[in-house]
Amino acid sequence: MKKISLNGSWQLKQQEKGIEVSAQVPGCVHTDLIAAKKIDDPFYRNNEEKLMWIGESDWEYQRKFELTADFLEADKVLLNCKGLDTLATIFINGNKIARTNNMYRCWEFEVKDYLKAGQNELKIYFASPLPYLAEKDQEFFLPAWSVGDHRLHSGSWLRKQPSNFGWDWGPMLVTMGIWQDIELIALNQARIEEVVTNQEHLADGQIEVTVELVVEKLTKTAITGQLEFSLAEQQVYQQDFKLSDNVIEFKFKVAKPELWWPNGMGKQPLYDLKVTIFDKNGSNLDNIQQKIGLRKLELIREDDQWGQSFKFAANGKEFFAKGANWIPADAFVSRVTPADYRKLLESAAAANMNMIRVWGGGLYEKDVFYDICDELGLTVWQDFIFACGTYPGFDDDFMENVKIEAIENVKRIRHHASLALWCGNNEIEQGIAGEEWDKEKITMPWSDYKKIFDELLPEVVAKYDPDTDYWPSSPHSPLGDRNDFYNPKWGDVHVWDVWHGKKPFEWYRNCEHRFNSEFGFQSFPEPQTVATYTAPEDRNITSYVMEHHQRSGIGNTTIMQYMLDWFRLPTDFEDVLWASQILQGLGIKYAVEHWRRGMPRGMGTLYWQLNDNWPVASWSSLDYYGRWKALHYMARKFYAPLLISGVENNSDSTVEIHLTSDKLSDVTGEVSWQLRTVAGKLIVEDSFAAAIKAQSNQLVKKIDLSKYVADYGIRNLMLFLELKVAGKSVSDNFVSFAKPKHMELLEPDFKTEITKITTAKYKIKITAAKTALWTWLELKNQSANYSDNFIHLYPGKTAEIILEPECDLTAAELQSELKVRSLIDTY
Ligand code: BMA
Repeated sequence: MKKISLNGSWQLKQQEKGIEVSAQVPGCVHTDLIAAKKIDDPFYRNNEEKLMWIGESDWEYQRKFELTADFLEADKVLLNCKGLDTLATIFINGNKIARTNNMYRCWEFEVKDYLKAGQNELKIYFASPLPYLAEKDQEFFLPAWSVGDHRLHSGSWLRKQPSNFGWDWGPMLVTMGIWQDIELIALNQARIEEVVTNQEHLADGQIEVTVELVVEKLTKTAITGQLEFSLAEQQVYQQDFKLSDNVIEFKFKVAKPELWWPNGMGKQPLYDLKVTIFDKNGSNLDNIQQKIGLRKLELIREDDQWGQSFKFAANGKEFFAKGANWIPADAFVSRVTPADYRKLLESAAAANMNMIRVWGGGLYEKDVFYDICDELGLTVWQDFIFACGTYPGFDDDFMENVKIEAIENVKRIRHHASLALWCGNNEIEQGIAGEEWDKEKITMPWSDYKKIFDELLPEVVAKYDPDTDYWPSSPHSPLGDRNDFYNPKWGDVHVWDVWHGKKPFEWYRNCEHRFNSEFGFQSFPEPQTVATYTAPEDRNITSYVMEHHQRSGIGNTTIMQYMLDWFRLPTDFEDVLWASQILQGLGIKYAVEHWRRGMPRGMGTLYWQLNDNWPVASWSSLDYYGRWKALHYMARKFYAPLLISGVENNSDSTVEIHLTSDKLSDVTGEVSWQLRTVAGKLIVEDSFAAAIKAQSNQLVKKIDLSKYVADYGIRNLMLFLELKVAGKSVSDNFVSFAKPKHMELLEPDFKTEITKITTAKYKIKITAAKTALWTWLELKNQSANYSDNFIHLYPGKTAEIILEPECDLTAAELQSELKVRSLIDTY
């Protein structure tokens, strides 16, 4: 097999507007027009508004390429397009080859007859999706949520990223293009069609691996090949084989398997599976390499005292799923690089996450995403791409298109160790599936719904990935009335009483669902990020530009409403930004700590959302540039394998101290608590040993502080909790009866000591003469990684933060640029 990549330089044309610019493939029309300086940065201020014409126009990509005669002597010559967004018509040397209508499918066409030795021309013509969708609307209108608000169109007739039409965190920059690799393949004799790997975990601890090789044979002659299975270059199994027809199966046992575990439960050893096929002269015809994790990942649904569980288990060990929801990492998905994926996913793993839900309004992600999840132990809940709207389950062409899309992506993703679940869609059972088609009520009949989500998709999963569980929708109520999508007894739920329902954070403590696959709170990005999309005159949260970068219609008011519930009104713009982040972290911490204390009744928390696709106010914990918001630093703490947390009771001035463990073995630790005044004076403290059972929550102490409340007043008390294991602090926490806004916080009078550790690393030691809540470091005008941030300080406690500035700074420059602030500085 010979391949010629057609990635790289192309020409992009727009006939009517007479635009012709050079283009980069993979890419999209927006990134090419930006590169050609034909348009301004769509993310800056409200430039987006003047760029809608791009999505409304048709575009043509064109390139020339040379071919040699011997390339065309191959048995077959194929044009392979891994991703065409979306309505494309392909021409080679003026001949129309094909039309495509699905950005999630790999399109391959036999093109030998259209090619010639020497120069050839390939043209791919993209029609704007909007006229097509308007036409389909005339045929049969598919209602969806928020169209006309933050969504330009539902896009439901088209297999294109729904959130590219806009979402309540993303812009309406409808794009088109060759968003994945494109190449010519000269095929001789045979190629590998697929490799199917299954593993059976035997009672004696061995694992029997079955590998089925399917080959596309163009010749009757037998071909030979070799299968290798190894770990870290150590061979585990090798088999040479001869193939007369096109399928062959291998079965072998791994006597001492190194199991793959989710993050926090063990390591992530990945075996190398390599299959090579040779022609009769022994030269390599084709090969495939996959990383395989030996593990069992399953969804456990068993009846119990609360109803029916919804929990995951790895290698027979149930685990509390800790994570977040993933959205496409850029408004222009073609430009997300492996480094971008790694930065975001490593931040997720660093925050002790063990599950990422790939949300149904985005993408089946690129291979590199799952590779990195395999490596980091981030299990993946993968939605099929359907969200918040109705879909034409009655339309055969649509269904056939979806079927091929599903088969292709299930085959592509199924071998990944991280893959834990296939889920049919996002929120269509949350009131959209119903009695009938209704534009006003935005409903579709269960009958058409079930064709897709109870028949087509589960059948594809059962046939092509039987070892992975399927769940029809998120949320879904598996028992009783399926319309009861908020049932606390079973299934998963999207908990939006806080935020959309405006319920106070305290409300979370009444909420006892089995698996919380969505819940969230918004915040603004930090000043440095806001500076990338605002001019100085825009820097007020209710400026036109700041509201343009807020796509939730209730966004800013809701942030401020909760802000005033907990904090004093911040004085200036930047303080509002920072305070909103602390507030977001506080809210989600409130929720997660409660649900973790509720294990094993609740066995999962995936907050909405992990990342952003442009610089915006949103529910994310990592902003568009991958900068950690306060929530992400707090996530690392509330998702820590060992968690100490407190539940205050204002009516009897008591505080329960809970220890929650996700550890697979029992641990002995030391709990300490200190009661201090708001100024930081130590009033009373105590400590005691604690036996922490594996994978459990324990109420280890209820302390009565009523005497101190009487002596010092409820607004003047702060309780600091800490858990040490083997003398090392593994979890700490803060509890108060009063809300921070009612505490008379004092100027902390920080002292910092800066030590250069390496050319790129500094250690910052910080102390405070008075209690400082949510102390954070910020380097003015440049990015940096902070080993920690948003920490509580009180007299006698020293925090050590390792700081890695993006560019070199002397200690003096760092000193001058470094700002140390805490909550009191926001007002
Ligand atoms: C849920 C998600 C997303 C949305 C989020 C915030 O609906 O599924 O669709 O962005 O809430 O509103």
